[in-house]
Amino acid sequence: MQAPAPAAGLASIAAPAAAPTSPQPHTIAYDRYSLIIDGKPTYLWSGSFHYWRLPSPDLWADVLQKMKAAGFNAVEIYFDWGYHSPRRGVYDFSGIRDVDRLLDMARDAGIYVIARPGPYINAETDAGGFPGWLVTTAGKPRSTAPDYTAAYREWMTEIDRILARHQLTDGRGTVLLYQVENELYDDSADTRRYMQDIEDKAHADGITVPLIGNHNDNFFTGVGAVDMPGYDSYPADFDCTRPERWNNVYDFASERKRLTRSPLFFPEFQGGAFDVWGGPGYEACRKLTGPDFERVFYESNIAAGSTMQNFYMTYGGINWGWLSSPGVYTSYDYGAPITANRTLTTKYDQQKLIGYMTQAVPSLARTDAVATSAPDNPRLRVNARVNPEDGTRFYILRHADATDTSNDTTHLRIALGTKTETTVPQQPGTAIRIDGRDSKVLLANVHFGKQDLAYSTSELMTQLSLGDRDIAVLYGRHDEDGETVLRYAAEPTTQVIDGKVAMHWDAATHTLRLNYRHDGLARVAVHQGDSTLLLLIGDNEAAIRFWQLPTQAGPILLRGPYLARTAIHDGDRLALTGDTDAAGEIEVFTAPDTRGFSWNGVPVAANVTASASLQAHLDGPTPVSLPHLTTWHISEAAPEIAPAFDDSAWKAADRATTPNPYWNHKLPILDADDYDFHHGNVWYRGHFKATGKETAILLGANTGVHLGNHGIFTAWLNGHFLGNNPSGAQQFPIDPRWLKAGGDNVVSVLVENTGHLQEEHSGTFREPRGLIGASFAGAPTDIRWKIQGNVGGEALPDPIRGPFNAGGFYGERMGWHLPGFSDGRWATTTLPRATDKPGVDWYRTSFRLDLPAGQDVPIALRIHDIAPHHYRAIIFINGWQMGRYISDVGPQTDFELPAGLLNTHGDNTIAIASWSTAQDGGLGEVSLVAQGNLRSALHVGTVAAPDYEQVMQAQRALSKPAKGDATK
Ligand code: IPT
Repeated sequence: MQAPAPAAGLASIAAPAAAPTSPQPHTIAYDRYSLIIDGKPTYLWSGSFHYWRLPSPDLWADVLQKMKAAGFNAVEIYFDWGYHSPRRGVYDFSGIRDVDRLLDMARDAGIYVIARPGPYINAETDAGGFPGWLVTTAGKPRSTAPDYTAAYREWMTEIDRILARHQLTDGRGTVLLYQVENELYDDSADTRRYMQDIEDKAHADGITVPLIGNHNDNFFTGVGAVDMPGYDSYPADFDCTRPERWNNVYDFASERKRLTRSPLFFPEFQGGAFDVWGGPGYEACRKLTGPDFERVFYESNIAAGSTMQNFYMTYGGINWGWLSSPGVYTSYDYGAPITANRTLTTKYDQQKLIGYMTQAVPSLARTDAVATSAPDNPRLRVNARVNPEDGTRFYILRHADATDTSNDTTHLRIALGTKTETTVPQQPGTAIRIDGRDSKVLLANVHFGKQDLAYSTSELMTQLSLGDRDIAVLYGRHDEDGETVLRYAAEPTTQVIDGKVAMHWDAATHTLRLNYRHDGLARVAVHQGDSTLLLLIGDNEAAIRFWQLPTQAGPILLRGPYLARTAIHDGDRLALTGDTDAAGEIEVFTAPDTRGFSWNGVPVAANVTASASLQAHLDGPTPVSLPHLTTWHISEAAPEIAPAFDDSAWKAADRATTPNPYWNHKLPILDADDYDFHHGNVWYRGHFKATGKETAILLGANTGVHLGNHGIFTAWLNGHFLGNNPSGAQQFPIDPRWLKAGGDNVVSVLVENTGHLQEEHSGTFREPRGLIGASFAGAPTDIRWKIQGNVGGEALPDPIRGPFNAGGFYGERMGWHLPGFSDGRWATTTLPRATDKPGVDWYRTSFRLDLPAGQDVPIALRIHDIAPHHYRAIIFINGWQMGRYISDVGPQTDFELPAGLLNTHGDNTIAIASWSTAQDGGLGEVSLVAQGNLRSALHVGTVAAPDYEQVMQAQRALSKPAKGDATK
């Protein structure tokens, strides 16, 4: 089935799509085989993407186009409640939160949307998507508790309003499915009631598309049942330290059986893995879930009869600011097919090969398992499926033990038409090979265009018809044998245009047999009667260079460039857009009356080839060089340490009650959330009248302990460093000379908040953050606490950058991260710089970029330490917090600076706040690195955001109500 065609008039992704013509309603149905869209059984091949992990809207279009180009017909999107709601009743859907624009982009890219608005989403994000203000409520989360219900209904009203107007059903968008909640494995009456409430609310809000679930065996029938239940599966787990370690393929037969009304659906099948602080890094995760994993497991799902596969993640993105839940670091690259900096990987290539097939062979959407003879090599296994209506057969072949790495060959016995089984390949001395962790989907009895393909031991990537000519792309592993047999009424004429292909006509069976070895790209033309076929037979490396794009007049095929984005017929010419990573050739297979084409708006001179395609040369990118960051301005930035610091404007942390049922510590309540500070670092200052007998102070803090998390707090007494601790409690000895007996003494504590835990069902997201207790040894001296986190708490002075961007460092409160702040009076320094003084230092520099027009150069900021030091840094580009680096934990050293936030044609400001947590801190060497260089159709607009003056003005306006807050 063809996915929705892109909106006509989408010349390049810079040009806004033409206003949609009058909406065309569509029908969405399903049966136990597949989704049925407008009456057509449809194979859903989908990938996950989180717009909130990519804060530059034009880059959303880039990711969606890249997905579409790889054959994905759907994108699955979580909508993050906490990202849109900094405060109860306040919702923001503008700028980087403009979900309307996102859904328009999906429509324009021609891709369906699986909407997952929660209310709970998990996703390794802060509180699993719950907003900060929900932390200090009492109701049991994910239940029918009245205050929780009131809260999530607020969110649903807001998000459903937007989703409803983009539904495919009424033709104004491509929202295809709507997920209810997330991974809720609980069958209690209350949970069922809660599910039902969400469903009723969605319907009341105008949601008409099918409701789906990823709750495994739950909510199939009865109260709370979803329309289309689904199973999540991560067969490789999340331990990227051992990327060679595989689990075997799980047999989904019983799940398949249980689903009597709807298809075998994977709302989340493993597309990569998250990595943790101190982990091996995302290249290891990409290896764990590499092309071999994709082939074996995704094709096993095909063998199990699944026609709905979504992969989590296809583009992971960036946990910018304080978006992550405890445990995971800034990059959420996920080892996905598209990296966090939007470059394409071998996983992308592999998914394209399978994804194209799922769309090129519509018969795959409706198949039954069927018995077949075992392979003659017992190390291998084959599953067969047949489409009961047209007889198309699918043979999915792999090692019986999926973890087997041996190199094996076999023959298969396949059913051709009504005849008895035929042993293939027929060519003596050849066989079908499974070399290590590999899998193949081999087809038999396939009809496309005017062709009748008996079988092939190559895999079919795609097929299309251009005028009178059919084209098919077949592929196999380099140097492996292939055999393809086509049926014709009479002997066809054949021509090998390229490569070595042996042909044999068998008049008795009316079959043409082709034998070859996959090596580069072979081309064969076959004519018989009114049928003309061009067979393109490549090894994998040749096949992945093909791109199929929809046009208003049907699909076309391209070969060559790094990426093909869009194609539009304009009279007898084609307008193509895409990207090149080097100079090279492009070949275009299109309608016979097409005379020429343009590439990214520029006409190119094309020749007609022996394959009746158009061929031309495309330029690559020009090299770029990035400025060196040589001079930095530096300022010490932890005046809170000094006893004389004026904290009179800070809130008193003196509450004796909280709605949060999770507080089971001593009074007063010190939990930062209770004082509206939900994200980032928080300062505490405790005043006490010393008796002189205090010998030690016991400080307890919660920084967020999960997955070996590495949160930290540091403490000072009257300016003297006490030490640091990751989380939990520690007793710090006091030197009696530090105390002023009878006077005001101050303990200053800086506590990191690495995020709120994800939620199971017990309220864990409410685990307190910040200090949880403090007491002296030697004397029962009372402490009066003041607290200061991000300016404004829930009332944001910078709502554009939003609730996760800035925390409570002094420099953040003073706007030092923002462009326009003048650091002219600061001292200058070079990097690396070492310091023996625990505390916080800010480093600023600026640089100008003028990258070549029409190039996409993903740029990252790199921090390099020769040896680990005890410091952690947060990185701002033009006021946006795009990275958290922990020198003594790792693993991330390169932090993506997305275009749009980064000004690629102008001035940029970097600010880095380095928190030295012991006596050997400082900041390593800092540089800019290009992570790629493409000549591209991508145009990225600047994300508008306030500068220093504007944010300071907003802060001043807030300061009155903020003082009022202190007494509430
Ligand atoms: C599954 C969640 O649904 C998803 O949000 C994400 O957290 C994913 O895990 C891991 O990245 S839950 C499943 C692993 C039990």
